[in-house]
Amino acid sequence: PITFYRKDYTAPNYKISRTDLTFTLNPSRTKVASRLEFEVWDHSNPDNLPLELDGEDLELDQVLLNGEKLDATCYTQSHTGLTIHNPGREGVLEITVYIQPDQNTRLEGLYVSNGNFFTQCEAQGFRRITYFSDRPDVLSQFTVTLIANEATHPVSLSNGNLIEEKKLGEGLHMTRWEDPFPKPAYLFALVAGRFVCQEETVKKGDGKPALLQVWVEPGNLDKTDFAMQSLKKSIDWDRERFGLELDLDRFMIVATADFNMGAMENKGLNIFNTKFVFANPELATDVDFENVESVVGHEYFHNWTGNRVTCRDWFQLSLKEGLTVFRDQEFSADMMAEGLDEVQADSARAVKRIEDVKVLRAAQFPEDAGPMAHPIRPDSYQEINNFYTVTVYEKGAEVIRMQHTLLGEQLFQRGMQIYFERHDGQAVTCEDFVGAMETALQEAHPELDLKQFRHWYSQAGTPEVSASWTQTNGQLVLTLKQNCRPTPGQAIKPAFHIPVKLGFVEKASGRDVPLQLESNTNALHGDVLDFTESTQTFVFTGLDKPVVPSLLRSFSAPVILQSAHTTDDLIFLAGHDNDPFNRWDACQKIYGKAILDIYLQRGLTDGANTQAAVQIVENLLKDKQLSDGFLALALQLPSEGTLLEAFDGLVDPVAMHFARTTLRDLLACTFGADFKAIYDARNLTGQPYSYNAVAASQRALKNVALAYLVAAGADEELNVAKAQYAASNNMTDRMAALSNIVHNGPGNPPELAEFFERFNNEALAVDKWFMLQATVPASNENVNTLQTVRELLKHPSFTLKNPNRARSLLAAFAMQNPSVFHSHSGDGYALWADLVIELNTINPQVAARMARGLDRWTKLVPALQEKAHKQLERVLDTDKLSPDVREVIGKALD
Ligand code: BAL
Ligand code: ZN
Repeated sequence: PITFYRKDYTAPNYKISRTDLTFTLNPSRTKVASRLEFEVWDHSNPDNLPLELDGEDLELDQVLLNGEKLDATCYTQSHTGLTIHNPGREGVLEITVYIQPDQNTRLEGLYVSNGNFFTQCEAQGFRRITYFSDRPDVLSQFTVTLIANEATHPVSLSNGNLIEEKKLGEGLHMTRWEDPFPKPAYLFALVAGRFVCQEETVKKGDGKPALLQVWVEPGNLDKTDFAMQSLKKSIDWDRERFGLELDLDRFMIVATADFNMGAMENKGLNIFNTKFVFANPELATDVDFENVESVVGHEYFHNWTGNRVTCRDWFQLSLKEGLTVFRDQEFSADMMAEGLDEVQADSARAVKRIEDVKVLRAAQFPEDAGPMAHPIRPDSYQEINNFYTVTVYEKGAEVIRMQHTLLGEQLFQRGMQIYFERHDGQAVTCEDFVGAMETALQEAHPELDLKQFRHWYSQAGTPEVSASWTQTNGQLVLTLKQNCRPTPGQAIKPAFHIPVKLGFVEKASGRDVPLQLESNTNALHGDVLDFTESTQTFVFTGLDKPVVPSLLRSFSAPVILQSAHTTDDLIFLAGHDNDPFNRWDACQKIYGKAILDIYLQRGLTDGANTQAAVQIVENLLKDKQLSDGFLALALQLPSEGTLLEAFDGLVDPVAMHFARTTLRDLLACTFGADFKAIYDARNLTGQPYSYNAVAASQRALKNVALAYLVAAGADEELNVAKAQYAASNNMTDRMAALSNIVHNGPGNPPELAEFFERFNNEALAVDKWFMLQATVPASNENVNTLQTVRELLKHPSFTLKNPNRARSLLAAFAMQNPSVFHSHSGDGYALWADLVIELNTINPQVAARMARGLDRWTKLVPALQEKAHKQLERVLDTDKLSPDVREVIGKALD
C-alpha cells in the first residue's frame, strides 16, 4: 500500500482559475466535457513543468490544448491520472471523458440512486468524474452546464446561481449554473432527476433576499418542514453568534437515500442522506429531530468554516471539521437553551455537553487507544476516506473547545475574525487557525501563547490525568499528573497544555468557595487552571472549611481523569456539585465502579460500590429540582463500550454485558415503584406530539423509566411497553416501546410484524426495524441474534448496496451489540468477516467503516483474541481488497 505523508506537501505546478463543465447525463454513459483555464502556480516556476491531473475509472475521449487536439505522445495516461507534458505557462485545456454512473456502487463521484443523479466528491470523488487537479488547494471558479432528458430528469441543479435554462429539442433540456465563489473540486455537486421542493425566501443581513430550497423525491414533501426551519435557524444563529452572513442568493439542500456520509457541504448545494433531512413525528424520533437540526446546522456552518476558508491538504481536515462540529454543538446547545430561564438553560446546555462527551468516551477514546489512533491532524494515511473519524471530528471539536475555554467567548470570536481577515478565500492549515487564535489571545494578554497547546494537533492518544489533594490549615494542595500512553509511531509525548476548569464545593453548604492560588497565580484564569507539566502542584488558600474539589468541570479537556475522590465524595458531588456535568459524571463513576466490581466478582452485588450506586439513584429520584433531561441521563448506566474501554486489562464483553445487566436489574427491582411513578406522570398518551426540548426530555425520562420497569419485571411490565406501542402517536414512543419488547421479550413479537407492515414503504423506518433486531443482547435468552441477522440478510428488503441498510444490520450487530458480536463461539466475528468481504467489492468506504469493528481485538481475553485474529487474517487475505479496508485491517494486525 502507498502511504501519503503530511511532510511531503508541495504546492501544485498549476492553478486552474476557471472550470467549465458540460454534462450530457445518461445513467449508463455520461459525457463530461471540461474546459480548464490554467496558469503556473507561481510565476517564478520554471517552464515546462508537467500539468498533473487526477482521474480514476474514466474513459478518455480526447484532449485539446489551446484548441489543438493532442496526440497521445503529449500526455501520459495512467489508472490514477493524466499528465500533460509541456502545457505552457498558461492555456486552455479541453478534455472529454465518459463515465458510467449506474455502475458506481461506491457512491463516490457521479452515481445513480433511484434513477436520479447525485454526486459525492469529498474527499477524492471528483477525479471519478473527470481529469482534474483534485486537491483542496486548487480553487477554481466553476460554470456547469447540465443536459438531461426532460421526462426522466426534469430538475437539474449545481452549485451557485442558475444563469440559463432552455429546452434543446429531442426531449432534452439544459440548465447552466455559475458559482461566484472559487472552490476546490471536492465542493462541486450536481443533482438531476425527479424532485419536488419546499422553498422560502429569507432576508439576509444586508436586506437582500436569498432563496432557500429543500429538494426531495416526490411523496416526501411532508418530511421537509423541520429541515427548512433548522436551516433558517442556522442562518440566524451564525449571523448572531459568529457574525457570519449567508453569502449566496440561493441555498439548496437535496436528500438522497443512497449516501455514504451523513451529508455534504457542497457550496450552495448541500446533499444529504435522507436520515438527516426527513423528520416528522410519525417517522422520526426525538433523537432524529435533534440530529436533523444539528446536521443541517453543521453543513450550513461549513459555508464559512470549510468553504470560504478551506483546507490546504487533507491532513488538515480537522481545520474545518473540528471547528464546524464545535460550531454545531454550540448551535444545538443554544437551541436547547432557547427561551429557558438561567438555571434551566444551564441544565439544557449541560445535557447537550453530556451527550457529546458520551460519544467521545464511547467512540473516540477507543479509537485513540487502538491501532487507528492518530492526531487530529494526522501525519500520514493510506486512504483519506478512513480519516473521517471521531478523532478528526469530535476530538477536533474538543481541541477547538479548549481554545474557546482558554480565550473565553469574546477573544475566541476575535480570533475567528482574525482568521477570516487573514484567510478568506484561501486553503490553509490548522496552524493558521491556531495562529489567529494566538494573535487574539496576545492582543489581550501579551504574556500568553498557545505554543504548548499545539501538541493537541500533533499527538495522538487520550492523556490520563491523576489528581490528588490534601486540605490542612486553610490550604488545599492539589497535585496533578499527566501521562499519555504510546500510540502508533509516537512512543513518548511531551506534556499537554490541559485547561482544568475547577471549583471547590464546601461540604457543609454545598456552595462553591472562591478560588485563590498562593503562588504561580498566573496559572489560574477565572476558574480555569493551566496544567502544563507532567506533575504540577497548586496551593489554594482561604479554604478553612472542608471542601470537595470538582475537577474538569464541563469536561474542559478530552482526558481520562483518575481522581482521589472517595465514594462519599462522589456521592456528595452527584448531589451537590454546582457543575451539572460533574454531577452526572460522579454518577457515572459510581455506576462504573459498581459494574466493574460485579464483573470482577462474577455477579456478586453486595459490594460497597453497588450500595453507593443504589444510594445515588435514591438521591436522584428524591431530588425534585432536577430537569427531566438531566435526570434521564443521570439514571442511565455507562454504555458497554465505555465500560470495556475503561477496564484496564483484557476483557470479556459478554461478561461485562451481564455485569451491567445485573446492576440495571438490581436498580430496577429496588426502585420499581419510583420508576412506575415517573412513567405514569409523564405518560401523556393521546396528547398531540410536538418536538421541542422540554417535551423531548419528558419522553426521554419516561422511556428510561420504561426500560427499568421492563428490566425488573415479568409479563406485567412488558405489557406496559406493549400498551405504549399500541397507543403511541410518534416514533419516539413507538421505538422505545418496541425496543423494550424486542430486546427483553419473547422472539418475534407481533409488534415487530405490525411495525414492518405499517412502515415498509419508509426506508428509514425499515432501517430501524432491522437495527432493533440486530441489537438484541445476549441476555435475552429467547432470541439467537446471530441467527436472526443471518436470516435478515436474506430478507427481500435487505441490500448491502444501500449504506443505511447495510449499517442497519452490520454496524448494529458488530458495533452496537458487544454481547452478541463477541459471543464465545466466535460466530459473530465470522459473520462480520463474511459481510466486510462482500461489502468490500460493493462499497469500499462503507466496508472500511465496518472493518473497524475489530479495532480493539487485542483488548479481548485470549480465547476471543484468537478467534478475532483468525477472521482479521481471513479479511486481509481476500482477493482485490480495497486500499480502504486494507489500511484498517492491516493496522489492526500490525
Ligand atoms: N465534509 C463531509 C461531511 C461533513 O463533515 O459535513
Ligand atoms: Zn463537516
